[in-house]
Amino acid sequence: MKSVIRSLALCSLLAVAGTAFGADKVCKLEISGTDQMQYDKKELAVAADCTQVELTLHHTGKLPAQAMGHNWVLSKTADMAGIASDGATASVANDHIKPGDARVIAHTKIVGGGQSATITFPTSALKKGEAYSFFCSFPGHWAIMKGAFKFG
Ligand SMILES: [Cu+2]
Repeated sequence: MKSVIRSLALCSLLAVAGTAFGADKVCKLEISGTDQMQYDKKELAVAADCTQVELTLHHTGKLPAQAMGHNWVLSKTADMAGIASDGATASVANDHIKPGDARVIAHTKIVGGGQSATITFPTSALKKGEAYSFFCSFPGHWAIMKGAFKFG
């Protein structure tokens, strides 16, 4: 009898955990950067019911990170120019992001040709109706390598 009660208790614990995991929705995004300093997408969208975003950046070129490095940075569109400007003087070791830059919502490391990087971040930092952009903060790239990030 005791073991029946114990397994019932275990079942309800598992059921609670199952509900919590069920509510978590990870939405996957992929984007590529090239040796021609281009992303292959001008827009990325995440539905409002996604709780986490898993983004993978591929560098499909051949040039090394020092010459044609790319990263993927997400911020409010209004913060993009400031982050890129500060990032240009931050080193490649800092992924061309000013250390501790609170305007950055998420970013990958800098990758070179043939490499890729994956990050996961929560959508709790995003608000519906806010204008977000993604861009590459490697010096000089953000003027071309950028796009709209839609949430909601
Ligand atoms: Cu770049």
